[in-house]
Amino acid sequence: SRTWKVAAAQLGPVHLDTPREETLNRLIELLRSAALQGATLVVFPELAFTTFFARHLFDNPTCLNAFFEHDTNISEASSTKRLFEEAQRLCVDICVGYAEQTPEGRAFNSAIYYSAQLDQVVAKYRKVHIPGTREPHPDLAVINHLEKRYFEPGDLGFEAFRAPRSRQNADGEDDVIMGMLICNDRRWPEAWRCYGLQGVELILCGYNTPAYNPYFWGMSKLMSPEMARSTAVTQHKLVMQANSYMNSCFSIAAGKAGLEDGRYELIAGSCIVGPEGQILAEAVTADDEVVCAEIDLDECRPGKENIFNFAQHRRVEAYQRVVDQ
Ligand code: CDT
Repeated sequence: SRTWKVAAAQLGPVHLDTPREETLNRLIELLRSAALQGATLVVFPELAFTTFFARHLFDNPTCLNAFFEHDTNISEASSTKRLFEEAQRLCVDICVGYAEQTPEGRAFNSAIYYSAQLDQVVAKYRKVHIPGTREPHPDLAVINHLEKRYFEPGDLGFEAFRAPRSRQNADGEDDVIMGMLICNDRRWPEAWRCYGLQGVELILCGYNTPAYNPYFWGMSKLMSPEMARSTAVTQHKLVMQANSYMNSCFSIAAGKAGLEDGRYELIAGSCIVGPEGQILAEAVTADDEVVCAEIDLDECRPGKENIFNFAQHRRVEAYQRVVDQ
């Protein structure tokens, strides 16, 4: 068996005026709490260091810039490095999402994987499926989701990477094949399959999913806020469970939850899912919470060797449309 104690660090609301230091302290608290429970991998949400700023229209570039990381080395940047120093001290790997501004001025919704054992960032992913719109809604600010205004689609593809399980594992070390997705990406089977084809064993996904968002079901259908929230949670779990099953891999989803900026609710539901599509652990609050599970990566094998043995059963000659259109 290749067991690994892993965690999703769900983050409660972060507001526009929440000081960066305060949010960083909360992330570090979650990291410590996960480490105390024995986890040696912690996944944090998408855009973990700030509020989900893409719901707002910023005319002033200085205000907007404050939500981005400008340093190419996020583990050393003054605004974020305390999290990485603590991960190193505790010997815990982390996956964390942030808004990336490149030296050329390009903007991506990114995530990195930091290996404590190697003491370095071993992989970076830039969100491919950028949802929402460029222009704000003329009169319904509560549904604004302006990611298309602030981010360009990621240009790094879906490259699986390997990292060693932490040295704290009693049963020895080996590399785990992992892949990162960011929020809306989890709804796209093509993204999962790109990783599945590389033999991925564990998918890491941070998210910020509005509890009320008519884009999900088309602008015309009326739904109560309760119905909308429960539909959004159902669909979130549905895609995590179905795609984990169809690619015979584990997955960890860590969300930002609760009422941000006074009126914008994000769903909770951070969870850890197994390769049979089963939920192994899930959040019970809509606030800061660590969700932990011990997973055995060898459990990916039956699926990969049988029902989803891609080499044996895929019929690529029938799939041309998927890449042509
Ligand atoms: N952050 C993010 O990608 N959220 C999307 C909602 C988009 S609604 C226009 C999601 O898929 O959860």
